[in-house]
Amino acid sequence: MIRPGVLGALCLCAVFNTVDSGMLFPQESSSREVKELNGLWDFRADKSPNRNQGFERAWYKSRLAETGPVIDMPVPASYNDITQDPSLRDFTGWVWYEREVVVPARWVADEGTRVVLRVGSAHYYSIVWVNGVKVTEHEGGHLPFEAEIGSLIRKDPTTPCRITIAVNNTLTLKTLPPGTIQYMSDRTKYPDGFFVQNIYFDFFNYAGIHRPVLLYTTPKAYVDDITVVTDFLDNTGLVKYTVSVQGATTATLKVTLMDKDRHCVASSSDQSGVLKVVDVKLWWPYLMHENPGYLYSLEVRLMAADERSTQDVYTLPVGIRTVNVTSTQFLINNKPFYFHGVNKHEDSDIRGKGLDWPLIVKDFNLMKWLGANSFRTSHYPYAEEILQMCDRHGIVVIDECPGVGIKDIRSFGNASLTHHLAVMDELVRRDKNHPSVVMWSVANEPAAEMPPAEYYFKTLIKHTKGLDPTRPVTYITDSNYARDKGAPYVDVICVNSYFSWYHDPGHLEVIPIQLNTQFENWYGKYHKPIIQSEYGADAVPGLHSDPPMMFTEEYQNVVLQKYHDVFDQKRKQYVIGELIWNFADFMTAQGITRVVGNKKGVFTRQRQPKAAAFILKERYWRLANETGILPPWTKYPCSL
Ligand code: BDP
Repeated sequence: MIRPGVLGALCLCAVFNTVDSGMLFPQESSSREVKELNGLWDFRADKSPNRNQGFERAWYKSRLAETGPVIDMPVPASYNDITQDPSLRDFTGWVWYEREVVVPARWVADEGTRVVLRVGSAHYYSIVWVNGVKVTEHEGGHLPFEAEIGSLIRKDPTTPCRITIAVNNTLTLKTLPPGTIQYMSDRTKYPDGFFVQNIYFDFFNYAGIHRPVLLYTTPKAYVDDITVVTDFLDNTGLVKYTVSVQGATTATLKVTLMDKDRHCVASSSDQSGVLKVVDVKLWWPYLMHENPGYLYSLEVRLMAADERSTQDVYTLPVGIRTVNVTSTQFLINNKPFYFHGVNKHEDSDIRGKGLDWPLIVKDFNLMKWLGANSFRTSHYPYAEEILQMCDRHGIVVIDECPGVGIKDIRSFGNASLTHHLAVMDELVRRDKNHPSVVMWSVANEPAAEMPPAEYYFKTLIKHTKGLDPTRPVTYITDSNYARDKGAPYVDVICVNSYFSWYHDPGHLEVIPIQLNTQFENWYGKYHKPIIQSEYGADAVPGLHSDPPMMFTEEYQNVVLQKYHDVFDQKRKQYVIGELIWNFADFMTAQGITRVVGNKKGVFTRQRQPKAAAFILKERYWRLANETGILPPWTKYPCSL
């Protein structure tokens, strides 16, 4: 039985996210200001038995500190590892955040200024109030949401603006990822009210406000969205664009495409059109070209009706590149691209899934050191700030939605599918303009052999292609090639396998034959290119044995090497990539197969290399030398 308390409020506010406006990344410009609200917020977990006291007593109506004891909580961060309180680490239900903000007087005075409150992401369900008035709610833990709050803060300009955000991390059969709440009613075994959150995925269900919260302004008439699709013909780049404007009946625009030196290379005054770039500099992946990640800037100016002054200006980075898939290749700018990369998690000590710039930059430095040219956002969309880094550094991304752990047949129903489609709408809306994103992944290891999977994935993949016809779509499979119902609909087959680990543990000698069979079966049936989207083995850093035994660094090394031998045969045919599981060790739920988290990282959670990192580095630089065009300073063996 599910008690209404924990989930009741979730169901009450089960409004689907609507994608009727743009979600441009907030930026400062001559017409826009940004005020970050990161730092310490007041925080209170609702530990009442039904988790509903906050709503019953309307905690949003007054200062949170007046409702009961509050603690300091950093934003952005997961709340789980911040305190010494075990009941907060494993908390399920509503937590409340609050912060008072002084809004610049000119924002309040100028009725012509839109003031928007934006949350980069909060896990999982959020409700937001400003000065006690509800302004928005949002389902989904990994994508941004926002609300215009200008009229509210103008009501009483003398009081500070009080922002209250309630966040609930409960996962149900209809959420993404799914989960279940299980109450234990045997009073000889469990205390009154005891329940657990069951999940079907292998990472800790960190919760809280994970990405920056900010206020930003735009004028009343503003650039609401921009969509670009790029192509090229010989030396001429083509940037097909559409601008959507809100708050103006007619829009007079100046659209200018500038190169890195801010020289105008093409311009237009149309709301949509195609800009031609002579002697185009294409966007290339890292290690595939001597000048990777080349970005133009598309400046969109919304002019006042008399065309003499600018109302709004927004500048979008644009990388000009194409993506195509054949039956044996993945082509970027018509050249074969081989993914030699990693799977990641947003995960680190103390912060959990909170965005952290030192960690982000360190991870990019490690990926480049490793010679990785790509990663998959396993198993949910990462912060847009990370995709911006990928655009600039030329790191190729497979962008995955939070469709992980879809194992229960009830999660294939209509309500789940409708929500999954809505999440794809939001994901594509946010990430469509990033040149680094080359493929959408709609799920990880769903129970794709179940009968409803065929309709589910056919619909989901068709919908995603409708949203974005320019990128291939996949999901990550671990099911049997003969029984996988969704595989006919994907563009690229992405397969996870753990031979000599979950199957035939300890038997390294089975890897060559089993991996070969895996590839031949999938290719034989579908004739589509294949990425080994996960493979690996746990290694506790510092644990050694020879001959290699499971959980030692030596065993992890040999697993990698044996997989690599087969990749080297098959990449000459139809295997188009290999992504190690995982870049770094990461936290999971507690269980008998996990020793304080998953240890399949080639780096530790603190980002120090295990022996496997050096094996991978050696390989990735060698692959880059074979497949890419490297500048002299990166020639293998490199000195990075
Ligand atoms: C794969 C999952 C991944 C797990 C990994 C593992 O996709 O999330 O962490 O197995 O068990 O099946 O290490």
